Amino acid sequence: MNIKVPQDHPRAESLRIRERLIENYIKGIVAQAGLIAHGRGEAFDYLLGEKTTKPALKAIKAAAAALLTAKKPVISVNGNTAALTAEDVVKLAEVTNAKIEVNLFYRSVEREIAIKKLLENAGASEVLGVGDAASARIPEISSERRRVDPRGILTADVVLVPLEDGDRTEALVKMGKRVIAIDLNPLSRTAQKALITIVDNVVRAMPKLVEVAEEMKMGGVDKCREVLTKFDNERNLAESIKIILQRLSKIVEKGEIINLGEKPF
Ligand code: PTJ
Repeated sequence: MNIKVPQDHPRAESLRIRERLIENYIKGIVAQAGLIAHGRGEAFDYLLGEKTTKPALKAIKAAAAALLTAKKPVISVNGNTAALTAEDVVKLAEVTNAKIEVNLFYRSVEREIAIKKLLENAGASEVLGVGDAASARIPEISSERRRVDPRGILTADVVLVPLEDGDRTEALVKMGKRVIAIDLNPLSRTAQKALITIVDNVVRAMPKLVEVAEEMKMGGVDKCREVLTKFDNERNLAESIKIILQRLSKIVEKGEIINLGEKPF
């Protein structure tokens, strides 16, 4: 059941995002578990202050640089990503010359087709990984995520994986691919195993990534390489965790624990 979110609700934006996911769950795009996964993401987003932090922006710049200098970049799309950021996926693919591939944990042809249609309605001209097109297998993964398109993820050098589970990130890294993750949980296996981790909500990270990639494209390849060389994912993840710690100690010190629900700190 959907509700109309009141404009003046203090958590209106967060509720609107939930409604979008529910709508897309009903349409068969988001998996049941996708709703649960979103809840985990929300919890971390709350702790991070529901904004793009400095370390997230640093990772976004490194991600843009990696995509722009890649020979075969691919954006992997699952149910939640399609529901929340289809337009930005298409824009990012255009700016970085990347391919778009549907890759699902809870795989079914019906979901693949529904996601493909959503992406096409958002302007995508080609969507890989649907049905028999996902004819290759990633070694070492037992989940349905192992099925990939030979024209896409299998032969890609850089893969962007928003909202991922750790297994595939690890396997893709073992295959020698540069993996960029978008994950609000800086402690997740995905976050820890990726080459570049953007600890931010996909709804903020994706449009920002498009904007930064457009800017960096003008700056040229050498500048991109410089950004990549300077980026240290481990240190950057530690910065995100530090932000959570600092924010928590601040409210404990100030005794502002009351009313947190209405006033995210
Ligand atoms: O569409 P499918 O079939 O591929 O299934 C997708 C889900 C998300 C169900 C599947 O990949 C899954 O089970 O993922 P996990 O293992 O729950 O991991 C999802 C991660 O994404 C968690 O670490 C969440 O914190 C994070 N997350 C959730 N919502 C967001 C997010 N990160 C960024 N932005 C979000 N909006």
